Amino acid sequence: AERYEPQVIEPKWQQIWEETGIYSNVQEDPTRPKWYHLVMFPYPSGNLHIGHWFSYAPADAAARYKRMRGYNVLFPFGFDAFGLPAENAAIKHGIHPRVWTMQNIAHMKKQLRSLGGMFDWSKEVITCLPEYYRWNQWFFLQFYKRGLAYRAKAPVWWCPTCQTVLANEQVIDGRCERCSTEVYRRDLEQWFLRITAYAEELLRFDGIDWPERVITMQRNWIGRSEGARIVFRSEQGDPIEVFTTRPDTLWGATFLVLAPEHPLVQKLTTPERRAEVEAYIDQARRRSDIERTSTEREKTGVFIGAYAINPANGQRIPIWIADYVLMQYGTGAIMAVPAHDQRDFEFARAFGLPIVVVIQPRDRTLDPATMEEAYDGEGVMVNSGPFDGTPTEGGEAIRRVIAWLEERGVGRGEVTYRLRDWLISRQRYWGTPIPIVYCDHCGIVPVPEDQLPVLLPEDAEFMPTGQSPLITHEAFVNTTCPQCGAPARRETDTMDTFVDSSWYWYRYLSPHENERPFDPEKVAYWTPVDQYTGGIEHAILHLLYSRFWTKALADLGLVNHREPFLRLFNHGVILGEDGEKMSKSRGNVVDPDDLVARLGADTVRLYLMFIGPWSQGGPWSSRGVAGVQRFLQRVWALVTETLDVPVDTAEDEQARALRRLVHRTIKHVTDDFETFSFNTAIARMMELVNELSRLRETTVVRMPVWREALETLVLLLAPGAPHLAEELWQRLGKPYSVHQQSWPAYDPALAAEETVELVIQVNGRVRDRLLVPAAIDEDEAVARARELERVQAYLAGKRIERVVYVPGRLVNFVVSD
Ligand code: ANZ
Ligand code: ZN
Repeated sequence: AERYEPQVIEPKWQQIWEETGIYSNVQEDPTRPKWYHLVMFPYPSGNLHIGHWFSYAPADAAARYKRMRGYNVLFPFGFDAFGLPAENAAIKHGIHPRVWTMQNIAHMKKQLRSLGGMFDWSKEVITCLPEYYRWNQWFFLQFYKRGLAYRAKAPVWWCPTCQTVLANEQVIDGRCERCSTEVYRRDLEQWFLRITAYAEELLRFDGIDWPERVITMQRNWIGRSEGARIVFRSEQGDPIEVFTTRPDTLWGATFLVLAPEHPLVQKLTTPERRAEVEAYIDQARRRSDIERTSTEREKTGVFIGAYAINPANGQRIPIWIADYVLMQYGTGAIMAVPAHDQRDFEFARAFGLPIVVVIQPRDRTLDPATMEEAYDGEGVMVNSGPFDGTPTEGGEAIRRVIAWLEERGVGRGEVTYRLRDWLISRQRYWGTPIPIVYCDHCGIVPVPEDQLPVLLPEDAEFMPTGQSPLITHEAFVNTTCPQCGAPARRETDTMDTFVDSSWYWYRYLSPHENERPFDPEKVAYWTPVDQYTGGIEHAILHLLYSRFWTKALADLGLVNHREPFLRLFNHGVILGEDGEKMSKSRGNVVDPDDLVARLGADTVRLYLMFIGPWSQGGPWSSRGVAGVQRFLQRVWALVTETLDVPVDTAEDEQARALRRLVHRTIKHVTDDFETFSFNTAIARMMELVNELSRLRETTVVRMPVWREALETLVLLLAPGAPHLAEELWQRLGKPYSVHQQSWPAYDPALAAEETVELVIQVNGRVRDRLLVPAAIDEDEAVARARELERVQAYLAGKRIERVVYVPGRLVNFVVSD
């Protein structure tokens, strides 16, 4: 018999697919429903690893499935090609970032070809090419015109290793997202995108189907708080604004705490306190926000010698600085209410500051002298002048205090967000130049649109000096002012590479469009994206920025929707054979190239789909891969070795049973593909193959149902094992291509599950009965039997010695005391 040789059939079909262009140049087609499946495009780091395969192979199967279901499917690919590693390679190996990047892309494309994906390469996008990044610049100018891009001096995160500033989103637990170095703050003039203008809308996820987990992460990141801004005054009369979520505790504010970086600190600190205050500020600057706000840490702080007046009761209260108050949140100053806020309570206890109870619970009386912690529950307002006796339940007290503050002009209701504007300046070379010129006469001047792109010069010095390498590039820096013609300087920072990934799915639709960022008609047809798939690591950064970008484009009238991705799916990760994260240092990395050479792409693809739920991933298993390889060999043998058997026998009950199984299999595989449960889909196909292998020795091979079963099996396999399916489809005498066929339909009546009734016994006596699918396996049957209440009653307190299982008939628990 002829052997299954993926090394022969895979390259053969890849070439035929390319020559016949069956995946390429997908066009709009109003007669069919469209389906835009977007995969998170990779950074061209050099090699496609097994993680990439896990991201792209099941996605490819999902896209192929949709296509067979009659959708006009768009499945494009590209490269997120700007970024630090290219520059680091330049520093380390002296190779130009562009050369390094383009070489990597060429290599990865070759690898991707071996995967047998249906990517439409005619739509490829490479973000480091001027034809792409000029539109980053164009968008930046549109945003600038509308006040969505602005320059400001701000304390920004600085990574001393990457020698660049980072966005808030790129600081994870006080460390650089890329290199894990601890970051610190510097005051720098930088460019920001006003993402906070969309904070409220970004909290809504209108009409989109996203994992709850991601929505929650984004909501927490945006961090909406309702409360009030209240104006205290220093004794000298300087207004000091605080943000509080509990204006109803105002009468209990016994001191103010400013962030050490607060601008008023310098002004208000008295000469006797100055030395101590300066020392404390210096200390605080070096702590990360996480450290500063940790509830574990002892509270530290310094009195600055000045006092403020509580606007509610005219009381004179001391002003302190402490690092647990952050400059970047609210107003950078708080009113401390030690009786009702735990951090303030600890602070007051540590420094002997007064504690005044202003909310009394109903079931006991709080005494500041003996309280062991702050009380943050409901109750009745006390010691609060005109508000004494007001209940706090239902937010009524807060509303009334806010109204009272507004009447007196000393405060107002306010909503605050944790989200900060998106800092996009990077002091690095390999990114999009920010299209701005600085002129001594005209100030900040945007580069006129008709002068775009501002090209990134090829020649630059790649030393990480903490300044953009472009700074020393005289020919780039020195220019003339577009407004007055005087000598001027170009902005030398480049854009955060997350800008590149914030709109690439629009560019796929017309990647070489020269007059505009994208073709609006294509955008109207294809977007929003129907299905986005990729790893969870982008839950906040990329996905939040992309949502912001889309909303901004909608407000510019460039797109007609406000959410970019209708459905989001996050897949899991592939671990090493040892269950640990794959890494070179652990030596547990599996190399897809080697696997493809030995086993073929179809085996690798199908194994990755079979390894576990796509949402979870799991440890790599050599035995598992071998099992999938054997499965495909069996499929091969089943088809190739029974091709010539003539159909000459009438169908019997066995044949009808097989037909029922085929329809049931179609139903299950279909349902599973809809929910990306590829592992169970493949398990179903394996069951079908087991049954077919058994029936091969019977007269069923000479009945029409045999052919039906084989053709169906090949169609079901087409999304997951596209090469093998194509080859077998041809051998079955069917017209090219299997990938242009319709997905098999099933007859619901035939697919209906057959059920059987199991008798459930304990020590041989019937205790219950249970209806189960006829195909149930032993473990499942026993587990279900065990869950029955009546059975549990007889098992309670007993030891199960053994379990007898007779398929289709009974489960008997043999127990002893
Ligand atoms: C007085 C008060 C009394 C507060 C009380 C709470 C309870 P969220 O929910 O996170 O928004 N706060 C305000 N700005 C701060 C800053 N820059 N750094 C540290 N803490 C800050 O928290 C809002 C509360 O956190 C505010 O309400 C303020 O303390 C504190 F019984 O004001 B509260
Ligand atoms: Zn000028």
